Amino acid sequence: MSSISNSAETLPVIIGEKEYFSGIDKISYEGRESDNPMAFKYYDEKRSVAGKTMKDHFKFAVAYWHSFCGTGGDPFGLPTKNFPWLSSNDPIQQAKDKMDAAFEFITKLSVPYYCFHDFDLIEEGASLSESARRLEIISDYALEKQKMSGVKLLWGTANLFSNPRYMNGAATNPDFAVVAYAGAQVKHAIDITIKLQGENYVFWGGREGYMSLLNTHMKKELDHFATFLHMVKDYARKQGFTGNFFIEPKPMEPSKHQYDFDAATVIGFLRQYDLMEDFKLNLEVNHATLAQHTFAHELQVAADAGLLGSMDANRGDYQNGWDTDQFPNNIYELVETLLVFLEAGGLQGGGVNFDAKTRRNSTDPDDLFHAHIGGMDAFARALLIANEILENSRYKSLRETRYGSFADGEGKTFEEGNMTLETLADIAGRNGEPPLTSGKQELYENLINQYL
Ligand code: XUL
Ligand code: CO
Repeated sequence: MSSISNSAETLPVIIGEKEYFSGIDKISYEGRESDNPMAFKYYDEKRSVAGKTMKDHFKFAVAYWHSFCGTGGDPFGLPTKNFPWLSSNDPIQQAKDKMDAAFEFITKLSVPYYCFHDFDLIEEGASLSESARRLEIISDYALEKQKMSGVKLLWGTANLFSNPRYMNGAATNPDFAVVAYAGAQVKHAIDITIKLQGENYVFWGGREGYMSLLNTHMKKELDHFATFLHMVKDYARKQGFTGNFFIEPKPMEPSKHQYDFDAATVIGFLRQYDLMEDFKLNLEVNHATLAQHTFAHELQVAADAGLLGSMDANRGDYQNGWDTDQFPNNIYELVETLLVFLEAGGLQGGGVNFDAKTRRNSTDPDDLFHAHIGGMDAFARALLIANEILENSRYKSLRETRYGSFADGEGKTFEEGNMTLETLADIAGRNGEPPLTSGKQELYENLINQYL
């Protein structure tokens, strides 16, 4: 473990033909007394917490789509961010410029991983074969950059939601021709993920859902979806891919009703269609809140099923109801999240990917640094606090005591499934009305504040 973080110390900053973030050096850890906005106050990649370095706990990743492609357009206005790496009209040159900017940013920030959709890397071509040719060129370029920098690919995925052909779904499209097209696209995305030694592969089903049940054969679509996932998994395994597949639940947007609604729904689907062996979950904060859950709830559901794979870090907005994808900064909520994370023993194969974007009016190149530094520091600080709570407070023993009546005797016999309903009824008859026992919620809530 320490050898990994030691090698990180020497990871070079990779600058292409042009320096896009000039005036910004490698970001380093300066500690909480520092008031340098371009330094980490809490994220010290080499610091060990609960037996692991911060770097290994989180495996932070930068999301290609938000940070290097998202130019701030919204339904009411034009793009606001004039990213210089997007200025070329030649798609191949543009993709290379964008990758130069990406690796300069990632290595200056010392983030060990990145994530992409196929057509974040390079603009989709006019045909499948032209797209494949472009992906070949840019993945060669990425491989070189990865080798030079030591930066790794946390996961790859295919964009099966932006192109109009997917307006009725990709793998769940009612037209087989579209399903086949999606298959070809995923095959290429898997190929480049393997080529770049991607550690995982993600499915977020943006258009896998429906707008109206009146024109939708739900059972057929879900059967097709499962058949498609089996095919992809079989292909990838045949090509030697040993990583995880992750499904990323989201309840709505862009479809009114998405099939991968939340963690519990996805787990039921994986179990029903015999996909539990190869698939785990990639959970996203703002998707959890759209499903009316806390993020901690979603993590716990996945952890309890042994499927806590990866995380898309961001936050929503309490005053509006959509996927705002803001950078995380709420320490109290992150502590709740990291309590579950630490008790689950961390993530299975995945990492913490910043699926988050700077605001439309954050238009300076350094805003991208402030956003990521803030998110990484918030996670690091919350990790330290969550670990303190687990190691030094009454948190665990309080909760254990709450369930103490199952620790031995008749409660234990019940828990082990060795009791009949008749016996249960006899016990109640013998005991009479049970006393009221306080849940002490406020006491637990105060514990977090006490350790902040
Ligand atoms: C959309 C979303 C995606 C996935 C990858 O809300 O989260 O960016 O993470 O397709
Ligand atoms: Co996401």
